[in-house]
Amino acid sequence: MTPTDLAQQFAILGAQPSFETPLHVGCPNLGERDRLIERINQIFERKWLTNHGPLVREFEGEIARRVGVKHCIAMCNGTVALEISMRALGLRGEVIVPSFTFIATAHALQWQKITPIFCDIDPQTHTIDPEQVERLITPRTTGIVGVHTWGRPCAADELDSIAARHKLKLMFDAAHAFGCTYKGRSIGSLGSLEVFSFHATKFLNCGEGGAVVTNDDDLAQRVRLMSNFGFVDKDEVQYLGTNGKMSEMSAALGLTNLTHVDDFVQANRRNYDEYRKALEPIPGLDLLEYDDAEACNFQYVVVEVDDTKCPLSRDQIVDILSAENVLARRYFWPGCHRMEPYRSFFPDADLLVPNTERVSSRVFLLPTGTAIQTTNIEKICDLIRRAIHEGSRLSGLLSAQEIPLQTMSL
Ligand code: T4K
Repeated sequence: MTPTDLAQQFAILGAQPSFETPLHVGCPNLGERDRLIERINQIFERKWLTNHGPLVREFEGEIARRVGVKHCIAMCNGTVALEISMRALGLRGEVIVPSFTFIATAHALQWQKITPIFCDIDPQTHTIDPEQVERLITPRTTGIVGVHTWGRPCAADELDSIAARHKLKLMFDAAHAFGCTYKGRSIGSLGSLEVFSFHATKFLNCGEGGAVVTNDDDLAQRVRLMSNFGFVDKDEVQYLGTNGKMSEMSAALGLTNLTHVDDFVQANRRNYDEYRKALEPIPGLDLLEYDDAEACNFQYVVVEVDDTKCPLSRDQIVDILSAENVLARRYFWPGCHRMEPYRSFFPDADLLVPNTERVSSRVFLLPTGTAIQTTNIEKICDLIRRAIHEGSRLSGLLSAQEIPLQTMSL
């Protein structure tokens, strides 16, 4: 194919984008609009907007019941839920955490002057590597925060025995993992506590929202008080606290979406299988696998590019797709250790986390969720297949910029 033929095929070289409107990673899964409006009408009639109202209480009860834990404390977002959990657990000094996570996991520690010590991941599961955790423990270590990245569970039993042996606290950032299991046990019931995010982009969303779930009565009480400024009574404050409360509007959205989680899993699973069927035969691309023995929400379609076999780099594929209005994302690149303030604290951290370096520079995520149709997936995969087929020529053109690029990135 000549450069002119290529320019007629790919938007990055000047052709019309394949999709008129952008396809996002993280387009919200939404339940029944009429049911949401009914709930909003109730809120208007009651004139009760926040402070542990009836919809928040109902939402907490539903989450606790589904996860199979004694307590759920709904929060305004996952980040504040992490911060409050870390404080309620008494974490201080150093805490071991994967670098391959959303920046909020590390920031929630640093925000409270707790030093995140970045640990590497298992390159197969993308979750924290227990062997390295043990090597990173010092006299200043007080805890471990595992992250169930993409809804794939951490090696929780191994982490649990390390924590017990070294008398450390263990908690999990389960932002991605509502509806997933570990050895058949619901995520949400592991460690001392777990934290969900119900952000708009998550499998289950409240617009903004989060929750702490635990079986520990004392811990639950502390978390609840801390999320309401530490008030135990109208005029009595027992702890240093903050405002972590979920609003009734968020709970209304959460409850409405919660009714449909089975449909959301079904759509995600269908999308995942479609992507797998179409991408598996393409050399140099690997789709992250989920364990069939576990429940999974399939909210993330994670593709790893092996640049020894693929003529295009991960970044070139992302740019080519973006120009076509397929807004693929590079989560979690470049890893927390390469972002500020951590980059300045630990200038050589990249040497300690080779798997994070490798995985974060090779993976990208594709759009999924209820908003994506099978025909969209076929078109996206066809685009990827054609781009890789013309990989060497495309790559040459992109680097040499023989043809003026219209839309290198959106
Ligand atoms: N721990 C982990 C492991 C996490 O992944 C996260 C959050 C947290 C903790 C903290 O939880 P929260 O405090 O957020 O509850 C997004 C989300 O904002 C963030 O919640 C999420 N992880 C992270 C992985 O992704 P951004 O900055 O990359 O993307 P954003 O918010 O601009 O949205 C992504 C895409 O989704 C966009 O391309 C557009 C689309 N989108 C987004 C919104 C908000 C929609 O289509 N509709 C929408 O309403 O962080």
